[in-house]
Amino acid sequence: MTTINKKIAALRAELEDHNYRYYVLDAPTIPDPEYDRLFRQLQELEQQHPELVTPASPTQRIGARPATGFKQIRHEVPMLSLANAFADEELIAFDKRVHDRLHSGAQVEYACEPKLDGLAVTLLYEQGKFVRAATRGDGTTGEDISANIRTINSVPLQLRGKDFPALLEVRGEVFMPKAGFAELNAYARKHQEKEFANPRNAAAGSLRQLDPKITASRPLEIFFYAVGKVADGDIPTTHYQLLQKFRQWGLRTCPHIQLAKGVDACLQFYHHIAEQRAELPYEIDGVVYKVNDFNLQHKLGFVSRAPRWAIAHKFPAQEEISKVDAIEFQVGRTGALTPVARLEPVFVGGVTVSNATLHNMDEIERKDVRVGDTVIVRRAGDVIPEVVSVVLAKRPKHTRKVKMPSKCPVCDSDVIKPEGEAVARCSGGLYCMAQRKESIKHFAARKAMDVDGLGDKLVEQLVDLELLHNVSDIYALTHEQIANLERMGAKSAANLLTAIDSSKSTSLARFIFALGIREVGEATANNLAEHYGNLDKLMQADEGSLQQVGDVGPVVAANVVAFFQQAHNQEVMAALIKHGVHWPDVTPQPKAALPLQGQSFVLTGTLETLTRDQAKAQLQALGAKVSSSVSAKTSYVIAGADPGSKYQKAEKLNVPIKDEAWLLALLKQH
Ligand code: 5U1
Repeated sequence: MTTINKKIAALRAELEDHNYRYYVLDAPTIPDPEYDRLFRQLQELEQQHPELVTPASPTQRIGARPATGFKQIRHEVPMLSLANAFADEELIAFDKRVHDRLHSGAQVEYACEPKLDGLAVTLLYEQGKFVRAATRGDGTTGEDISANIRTINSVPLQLRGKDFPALLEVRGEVFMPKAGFAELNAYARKHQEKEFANPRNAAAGSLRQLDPKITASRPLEIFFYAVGKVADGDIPTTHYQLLQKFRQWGLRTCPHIQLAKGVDACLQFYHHIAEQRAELPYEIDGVVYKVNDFNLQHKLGFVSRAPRWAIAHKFPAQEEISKVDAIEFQVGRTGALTPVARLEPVFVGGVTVSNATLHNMDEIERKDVRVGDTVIVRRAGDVIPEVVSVVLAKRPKHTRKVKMPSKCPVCDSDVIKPEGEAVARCSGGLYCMAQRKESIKHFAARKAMDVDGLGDKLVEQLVDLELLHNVSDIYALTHEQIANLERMGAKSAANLLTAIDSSKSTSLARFIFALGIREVGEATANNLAEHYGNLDKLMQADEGSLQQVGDVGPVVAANVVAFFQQAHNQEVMAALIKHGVHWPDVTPQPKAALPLQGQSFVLTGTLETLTRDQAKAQLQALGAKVSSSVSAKTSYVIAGADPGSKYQKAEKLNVPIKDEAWLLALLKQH
């Protein structure tokens, strides 16, 4: 065989293997962009050597072979895929092609919709009755998943109204909302079962269960976005109107669909949805634009795998492949050791990533990440990049499991991991340079003592030069010491000294927060300040008294007592006060009772007018507690569209269930 022949054969075998893992096992071992790259490589080679193209090549079919175990169904109208655009220019070129083909100068109207990361399905209705459902499969033949689709509560078994065609095939995407996916994986982790890599695989895996009872237990949802075969009846003349009809017939559609005139409006939609992406209750991987007018769609037609009237505009990939160069342990403010993977730099989620968190040892063990491994790295939104999983097939020989160091990598103190806790800690306390640096950074931070200009780099220099041993040393710094530091001079030294001086005047709540007591965040610090009014009372409080304070449970109470008992901490606080750090005592205010004080709410399902965060914030502002799980103590459950298991739990516990309109009226009333 020639080298080219061999290369093509190897790529085909590799792609087939990935197809099998993705479509049949629902357990891909590489992220989509890596698959796309391999696919494009093969396409390019085949374009250069058309004589080597065979019908069995992965480039010659729309999707993968259907899995066995289900009856096969042939799609009378093929289920096609969409062409992709990754850059704005590609969308502009698509719009130009549409104009050219239509011989039209006028702006084209597009329907813009989020592109759900789920599984495409087709459902057949006869006389409005659900008859059967199938997966897309290879686009021509799919699998009969009727029994499983029936278990999705939002799929109507009978269409509403009367004006639907006697034969109507509707197409859409089955997906698993992010919250349901997280719950499913948490359950799997707890029961030591295999977790799903992402909501898409979870949806696919759930739908392709031979036992529909399993599917029924999974939180699946569906949005419809197209028709297949239609007979004996009419549908509207535009895509947007069709979707409105779908809603009238009881078929769910995505609530974020908009019309856009011209390509600029499409791009605006794209950027708007990209901003909302993290808040959306389901995963999307881009947006889809479709020429709105069916007549124009018809004129444009199709090319091989995809329609000419639609395109998917993808977001930058959130998962990519990289290699682990090293695994190091970072020491945090409380001594917690966090393993971090040092990676070969990779562009993912819109930025170049070279470090990814591995969270803790339990996580390393579960994922079995080793130096030299090829790994899937994920960066979604502003979240810290993380290693999702290892591509075991690419593991080199002679790798070793990672061990937690027995000594702190910074100060060589013993590392302690209490039984049953996931986190291991350095026992060096403020002797450890890393803990010292982090505790001083925390003390100086904006939400704590707010020492303007005392940033991370400066703190690191000052600790390294042994000018700061603890937080009270900040107030003993001299002009000369600061002015001699790297990138500092007389002027910036004077500014910093002024900022240090003005930070002395603070509030009790800030001071408590700045101390960095384990698990005492801003809100708890506020509660403690309000409850005790002054530092002496807080220092003398015992665990029983502390637990009377809002937010404070046994763990936080024990942390507070332990902190104030330590002689070292008492000395530092005394030194701070001696340097002139001061605050007014807080007179505990009898709080004006808020209207929803004492009531607790649980939100479930998708709200239409408010996001969940907005609803939560507004309820909390009125004094209500918003909790994530239903108990007999819950005052009300607010249920939006497609509520989750919380709905059933509320019914079981006889907790009143209210809708969004009720919530809006309640909020308006106050
Ligand atoms: N939102 C949306 N996703 N999606 C996927 N619309 C849409 N349309 C598709 C596909 C495959 O195909 C059309 C060509 C019907």
